[in-house]
Amino acid sequence: MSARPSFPADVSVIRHDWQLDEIKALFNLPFNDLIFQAQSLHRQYFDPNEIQISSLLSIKTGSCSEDCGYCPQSARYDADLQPEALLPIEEVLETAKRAKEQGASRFCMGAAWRAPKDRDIERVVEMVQGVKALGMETCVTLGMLTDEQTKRLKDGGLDYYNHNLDTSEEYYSEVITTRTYQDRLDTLARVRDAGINVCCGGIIGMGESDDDRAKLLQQLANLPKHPESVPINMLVQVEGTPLAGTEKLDPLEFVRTVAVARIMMPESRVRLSAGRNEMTDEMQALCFLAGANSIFYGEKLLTTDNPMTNRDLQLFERLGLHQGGSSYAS
Ligand code: SAM
Ligand code: DTB
Ligand code: SF4
Repeated sequence: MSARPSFPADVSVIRHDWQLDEIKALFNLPFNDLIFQAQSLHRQYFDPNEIQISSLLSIKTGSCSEDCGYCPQSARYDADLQPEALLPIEEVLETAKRAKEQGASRFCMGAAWRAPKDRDIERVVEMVQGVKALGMETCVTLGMLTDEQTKRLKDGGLDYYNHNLDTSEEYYSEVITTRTYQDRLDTLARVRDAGINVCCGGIIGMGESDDDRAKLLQQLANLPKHPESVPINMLVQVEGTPLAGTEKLDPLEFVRTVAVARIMMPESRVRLSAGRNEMTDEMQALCFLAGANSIFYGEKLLTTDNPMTNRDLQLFERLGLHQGGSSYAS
């Protein structure tokens, strides 16, 4: 019998100095050893049967000037999408109310902007305040921010800002040419310095290499503070975008990515994000076992389909999962 791989002596240390070879060694563990390690750590930090639920709304859709190769909202591609200007606040609050009734504790509003204008920020702040008044946590994703805009969002009461690094620095320019990795890091630093919780992760299955996935997690875990929320998206291939037709990744590689994220950032919520509609219930169950403990809930992500809420409720019931993790009582 071969020797058992050693279990880290002190697994509860929060580290910011991950080396690439250590991360690759985690990825290369036998699957059972990796999942065991991830689930053991998960239990030290979280109730293993509790899932935090967010709901998404696209508050401004399409006609985006950026060229992100995965995104149906870029004006440069011919995806079947109806662009829409910034929604009226009443419509946003109605949708948030419904999301709360269906069980979401956080409401995330996404806008297809490279960067918002100052007058956009004022309207988003009104939305944030209206959603908070419903008793929900708030998250927005609006693109790149200035210092002043970030401060305005913080003063307006925003809880979380989503801004993804998406992939490794090396692969980034293969996917997006209209902004740099450093632009992303700069906005993330502004958000962190302003005292807003950070939601930052990436997309798996864009044709990146094993090294790129390890390097994305290295970037995230070696930030001065781990993001409170780490969304791991599986690419949703949308007809008309450059990444449509990308070779599908082995689903177990996706599960491994979730597990390694859990091990490297044990205090963070790892969010099983886009792509759930294309996953079997069994794959999602493996992701929860690997340490994912939050999801986007509701029949739409921003522009693409998400599992129907009753399918999710059935899955939670089958797995004995319950909702939690909000700073508000549900
Ligand atoms: N425009 C802003 C930005 O890019 O930061 C906010 C909205 S953007 C749609 C938010 C995130 O959605 C992107 O950073 C990307 O990670 C994710 N995303 C977009 N299209 C996706 C797709 N087809 N599959 C998976 N994730 C996607
Ligand atoms: C994140 O990491 N995933 C969400 C949220 N943050 C904003 C967005 C997924 C978008 C998937 C494609 C679409 O529906 O347009
Ligand atoms: Fe625009 Fe964001 Fe889509 Fe990129 S990901 S094209 S910035 S909406």
